[in-house]
Amino acid sequence: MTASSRLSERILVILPTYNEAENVTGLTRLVLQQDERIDVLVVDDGSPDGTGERVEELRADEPRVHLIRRPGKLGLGTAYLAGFRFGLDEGYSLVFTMDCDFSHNPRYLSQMIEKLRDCDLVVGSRYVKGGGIENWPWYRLLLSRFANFYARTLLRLELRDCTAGFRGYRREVLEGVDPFDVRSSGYSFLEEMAWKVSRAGFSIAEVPIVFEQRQAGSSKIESREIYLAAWKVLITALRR
Ligand SMILES: Nc1nc2c(ncn2[C@@H]2O[C@H](COP(=O)(O)OP(=O)(O)OP(=O)(O)O)[C@@H](O)[C@H]2O)c(=O)[nH]1
Ligand SMILES: [Mg+2]
Repeated sequence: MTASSRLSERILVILPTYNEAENVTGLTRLVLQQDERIDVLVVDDGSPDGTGERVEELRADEPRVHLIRRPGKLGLGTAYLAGFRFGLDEGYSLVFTMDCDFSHNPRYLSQMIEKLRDCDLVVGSRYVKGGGIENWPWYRLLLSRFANFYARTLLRLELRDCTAGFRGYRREVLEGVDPFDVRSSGYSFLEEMAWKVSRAGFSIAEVPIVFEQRQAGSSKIESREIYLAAWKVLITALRR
């Protein structure tokens, strides 16, 4: 790839939000600072805390920020899909997803963008050498470890961190695997998507990241979601 084609490459970072008013402005600005080719798309699900309004304010003087407002909390999986649709329609070559709570530090973006030179999907991974998690209680660590072991085994994935939401996709992957028929939401969306990508023969690489505690606001993932994810992974494995 030539230096000029590299420069013309457009990168989309999707931030799904539900009640992230305290995080969205700061995080969006920080993401944009990482690389001038980056645009941010916030997919907000009618957050009652005014997240959407914060993004509208940002948009007034920042043309690199885009916003999709959905009427209610429709789930993380379909928020990613709305973002992928936008990314494909608007001609971005690389599409990233990140949590909007500072758990995924934007400083890893440049390394992940670089990594996409020689792979199709890059995952910001907690479970490879150099990666980790800050300040999680033991039961959450155990649950996450178990969820990964379960998904890796059932879906026969090489990927160490199957539930990581910090990812970058080459547009060819999104065109090639038809993510739009992934029906699961939340964690199982991520596991099913990793499975589809690897089954389609695309290459996956991991970049170590340290997952940090969210800066403000509260967690939106319900425990129901975890059981649902376990079930969906089993169904996916049986479809194989
Ligand atoms: N658009 C949209 N975003 C969502 C939805 N549920 C969660 N999110 C966002 O998805 C990202 C991840 O959700 P979190 O609540 O941080 O989940 P988590 O990282 O497992 O939990 P914590 O570690 O406690 O933060 C955040 O940016 C949320 O605002 C949803 O239904 N719709
Ligand atoms: Mg989080």
